[in-house]
Amino acid sequence: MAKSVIITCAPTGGIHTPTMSPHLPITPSEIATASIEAAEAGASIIHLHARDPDTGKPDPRPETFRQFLQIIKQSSNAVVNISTGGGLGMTIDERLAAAMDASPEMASLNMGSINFGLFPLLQKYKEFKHDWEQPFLEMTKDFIFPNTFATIEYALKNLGEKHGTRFEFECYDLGHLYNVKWFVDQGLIKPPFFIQMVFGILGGVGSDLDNLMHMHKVADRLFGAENYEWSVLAAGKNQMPFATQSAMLGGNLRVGLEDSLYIEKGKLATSNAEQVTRIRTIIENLGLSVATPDEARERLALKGGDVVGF
Ligand code: KMH
Ligand code: ZN
Repeated sequence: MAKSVIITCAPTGGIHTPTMSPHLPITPSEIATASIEAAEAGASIIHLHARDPDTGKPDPRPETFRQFLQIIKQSSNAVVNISTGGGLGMTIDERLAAAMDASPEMASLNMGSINFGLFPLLQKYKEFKHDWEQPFLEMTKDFIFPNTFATIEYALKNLGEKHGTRFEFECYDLGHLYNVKWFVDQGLIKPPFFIQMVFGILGGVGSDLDNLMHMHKVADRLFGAENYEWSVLAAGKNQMPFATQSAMLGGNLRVGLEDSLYIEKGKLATSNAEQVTRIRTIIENLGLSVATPDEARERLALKGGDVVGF
């Protein structure tokens, strides 16, 4: 029987800015509501960033995260996954602070340094709601998103080993799979681990189907299919097609306004739950089923929602 599909939803992220959609969750209460609704719609993992409630700027402060983490925990059984990618330009310590404070079941971990070009988005908008948005997008033309072996090792030891937090290993290119493999060989990453293959970020691998097939094939060869779970996210217009492809190939998937603001061509998604419901319908129409949070916990060997720090 086919395995159920683990849906991750990433409700807000640190890529899109408030000007781009009125539906992007900004305040702690909006992020909590979006997360709970996404969980009710079928997401078993919620990947979380925080934003400054006044400006919508990505905000690494643990106290901002704390304003929604407990609400989400009280109102849903979903696995809480805290981003350590944070927002472009944050220091490594800032990026790790919220996860170190909250000791969640999961956290993201970006598996290589890349160019991370958001500047093409500038062409779409003439005016911005907040002063920080335009310079933030502009600076990504001359910016490297740093994820060195030293910082990855630091997160694996200090967040992974000390807190029992397990990771969503974000791989934006083929080489990042080999970086995961290196840490597997060092004994710092242990099965069953979760690989999130990321397509369509300018600076990472493009959203072409043969790239997805190839990364999956290489991951199987490097890790052994029985040792890992894989998931796919594609930024922008390929979000739903790539999520669908992953489900068809036996993988898992991620949706959410962090990665795409749209529900279909030219139409903004009005909520994260709308995207989750859309992909859930597709999954079920393919004759597949959606994983519950407890199924995800078991398959990913998570420590449990009652062993967190919030
Ligand atoms: N939005 C994804 C492409 C992270 O939070 O660690 C990147 C991401 C990074 O999710
Ligand atoms: Zn993220």
